[in-house]
Amino acid sequence: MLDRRALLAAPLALAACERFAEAQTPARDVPGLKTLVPFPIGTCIRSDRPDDPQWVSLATKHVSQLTPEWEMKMEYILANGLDRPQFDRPDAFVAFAARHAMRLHGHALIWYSQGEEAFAHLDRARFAAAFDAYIATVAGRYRGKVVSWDVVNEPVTDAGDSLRDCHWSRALGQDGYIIRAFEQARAADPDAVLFLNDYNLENTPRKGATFLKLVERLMKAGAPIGGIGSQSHLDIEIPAGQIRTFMRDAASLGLPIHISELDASLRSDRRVDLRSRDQRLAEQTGRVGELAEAFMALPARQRFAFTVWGLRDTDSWLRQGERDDGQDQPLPFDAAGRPNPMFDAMAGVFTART
Ligand code: 9MR
Repeated sequence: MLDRRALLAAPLALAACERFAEAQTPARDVPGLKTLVPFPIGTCIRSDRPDDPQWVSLATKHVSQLTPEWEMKMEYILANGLDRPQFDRPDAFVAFAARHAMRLHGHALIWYSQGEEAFAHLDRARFAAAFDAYIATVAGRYRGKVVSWDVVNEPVTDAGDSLRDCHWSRALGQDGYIIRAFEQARAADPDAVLFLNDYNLENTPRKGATFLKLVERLMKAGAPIGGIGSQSHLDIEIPAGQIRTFMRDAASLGLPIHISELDASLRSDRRVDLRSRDQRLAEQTGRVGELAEAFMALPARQRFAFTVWGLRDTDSWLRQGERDDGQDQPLPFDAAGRPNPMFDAMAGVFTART
């Protein structure tokens, strides 16, 4: 007679064997992404990554630009308050980037989701002065060390029809805080390329249009905006062609474009979704391929950099804490550092179009 417990244990044992076999599969030999294209390939860095030899070997092989994932934001710099800014970790990124001949992209000076507490006690005049001083101090400290900054991050609402209401806009005006941030950043670092950065610009056409209208307004107002940052947190529901359309509209403004935080989740919020993992992977690689094609089709002077928001799936913000389903594969490499289908989608386009 079949032992019920053994029967129940069999699939688990099989899954464990598969995982073991997977862990034994050697990495395919692939070219470094950065060797395939004439523009920088980027990824994000955290202060613990340089101690991870696998991350260092992937990063030095594939990327030529770094963006601090969170330790160059107010949440780190102002963790001890406005009067005691801390710069040890951002300084270490500067040193790591220099040691490996990589560019460093600053992220992010002004973000609706940060700084509220540190600025809360200030009246209007002191608020404005502290806003200016923060940008002057941070962008000034990294002058000549970063090539670029996300000056304002995520100014447009999720619905996409307006700008966010936040502590910055309430004190300094809707367009006012954005223009002011760009002017301050320009004064502090005349050579850095200054970006306006946001997400879902391809996923939600209304948001993409509102964002591009804002860019146009800033240009007309004489704000020193130097580039468009499109985060590109893609999903597998974006209709075919929509990514290309956004990129074409963005390109028409003539500014350099940074694909600044690419990842592509396999998850969907459809209530019933019968697609197999392979079908999801095909949807994912189709969209990543469309984005890479659209980027390659830009005039060379508009291709600022192409950045993935992490190298290995398990590094992704989508695989942390409650968000982690243990299965998502949003990045070019798996947990063991082997190339995913997403890697092949990028490398395939980069090779064919160069
Ligand atoms: O990936 C980042 C995560 O580690 C941080 O905890 C979080 C808050 O600082 O920010 C994440 O990165 C975000 C980026 O800075 C802006 N666009 C959305 C990214 C994912 O949430």
